[in-house]
Amino acid sequence: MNRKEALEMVKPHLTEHRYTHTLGVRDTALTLAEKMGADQDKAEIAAIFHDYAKFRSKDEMRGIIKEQQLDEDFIHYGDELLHAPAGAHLVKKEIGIADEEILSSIFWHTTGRPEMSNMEKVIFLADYIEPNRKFPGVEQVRETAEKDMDEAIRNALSNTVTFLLQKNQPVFPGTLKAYNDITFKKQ
Ligand code: DGI
Ligand code: FE
Ligand code: FE
Ligand code: FE
Repeated sequence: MNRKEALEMVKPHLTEHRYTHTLGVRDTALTLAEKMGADQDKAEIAAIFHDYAKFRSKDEMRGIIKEQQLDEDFIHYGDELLHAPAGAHLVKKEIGIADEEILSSIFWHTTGRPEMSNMEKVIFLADYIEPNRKFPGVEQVRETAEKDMDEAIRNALSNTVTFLLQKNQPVFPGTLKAYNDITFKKQ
């Protein structure tokens, strides 16, 4: 599968807006992968498919998490979390992507996790800072990413946790663990 075929495969699953976001994540992931010494071809494929499941029904995604015996916290901490683990499963099953580095960066792209691999960091951060993102604080994270990827990820996780607390939303335990992990390592 080349880049053009990958884009053709993902496009019917996304809205115009989400496809534009996906192209932004692809471009940013290529830059970050080069900086981190991660495989650029894999980063590109992971970026192209990272939101593959975004528009699947919640019931289908919850069903996958149960059937595949994935961590049920993904079901209980907010519906926005479902598309990441469900997407990793669906790109394996429907697209035939078998590479574990690609699949796990799709799996963890929304929440992050402790001990993230370089590829997971690339996709997590590219999703957060790609040029079409407009939310408060994103410019600061973009600037930090130029100098220190881990600090940028820590800022992104901290912004997400703060945003969830302000809306009285639950915080996925893995997101807090990811924040703590990166914070301890920086001390
Ligand atoms: O799919 P995207 O919009 O490109 O981005 P994403 O996969 O990072 O999803 C962002 C959403 O996920 C946003 O609404 C906040 C939510 N989110 C991220 N981390 C957590 C979370 N929601 C909960 N409940 N808990 C988390 O830890
Ligand atoms: Fe996503
Ligand atoms: Fe994200
Ligand atoms: Fe995304």
